[in-house]
Amino acid sequence: MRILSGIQPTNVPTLGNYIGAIKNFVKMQNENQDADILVFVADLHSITVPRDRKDIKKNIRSLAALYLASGLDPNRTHIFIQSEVHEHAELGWVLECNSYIGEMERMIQFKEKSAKEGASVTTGLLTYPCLMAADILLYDTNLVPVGEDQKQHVEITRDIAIRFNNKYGETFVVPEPMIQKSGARIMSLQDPLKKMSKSDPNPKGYITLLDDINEAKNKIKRAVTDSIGIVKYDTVNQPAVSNLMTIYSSFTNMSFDEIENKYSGLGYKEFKEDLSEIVANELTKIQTKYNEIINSNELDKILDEGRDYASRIAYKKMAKVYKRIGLGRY
Ligand code: AQP
Repeated sequence: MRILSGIQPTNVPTLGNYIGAIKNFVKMQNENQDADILVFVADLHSITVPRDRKDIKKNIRSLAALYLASGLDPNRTHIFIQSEVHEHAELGWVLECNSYIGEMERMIQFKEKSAKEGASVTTGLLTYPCLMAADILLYDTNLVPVGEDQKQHVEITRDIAIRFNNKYGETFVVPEPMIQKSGARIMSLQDPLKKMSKSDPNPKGYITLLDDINEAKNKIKRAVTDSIGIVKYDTVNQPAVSNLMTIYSSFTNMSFDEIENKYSGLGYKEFKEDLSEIVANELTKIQTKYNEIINSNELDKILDEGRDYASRIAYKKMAKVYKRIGLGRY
């Protein structure tokens, strides 16, 4: 079985990316000893909206180090940078020629992000699901651990794979999304109806894995809460507290019932104080490891190994794809 996923280096990952994706990668790594696991830095995806080149460079390395600091083990998981394996872009093009503009325009992320970008929406923002399909299909991936917001893109990957297989003969494995039950959609700390996003213009809405610890604690303490005043998991009437409870539960493994019992008769203040300490502990652990890794030669060795491993698989698949379609001489 092969498992693959990636994150865009658009900023430092947030608690949303960590709980919805990275923690899940680590869990799958630890629970599937026989699986072949690839996790990449999705840098080609990060340029669908204009970015500062220095920021991208910094975020690429930093994301790779955060994967390791969060528990990905380079002896078990191959970590690489997407743009260093050129077949991603090549297969992306082939898949663009085997998908339809109408299906790209229906993607929720495209609708949301293009509404924000206004007149300057890039073509890449529209066709990005084809590149994501290429990321997955290049490696005969069986399982793709993602947060809820990426489910639609894995579904379109399945449609494209089935279409291609029907048209040109069996070429791609049809993948499954792997979405955990709790934590797949962490919401903004300032607006519980909006997804926590690392490119949110309001930094109070998210906590990144590299935030200053005191600043992170303050963001939890100042997170919006509901007016009811009871710590209760109820996403309809108390979405803000329910979101904080999801973060609490994810870091402590306590169930919502256990959390409700613990804070029964107490207000939000105690709950938020405790949560801020829990988050601070988790961030401190990650940041300590991150600081050991970020400037080490070890990181480059790991990324070289990951690139070489991924390239060997991608090269073979791309040759097969070109052969199936009739491109080139062979
Ligand atoms: N709020 C979230 N809760 C749970 N999971 C989340 N993910 C993203 N936000 C949340 C999951 O994190 C992985 C990486 O996502 P990505 O960087 O490739 O793109 P994204 O989904 O667009 O994430 P962001 O943080 O919202 O990035 P920006 O702001 O740059 O667009 C995916 O598995 C995603 O589901």
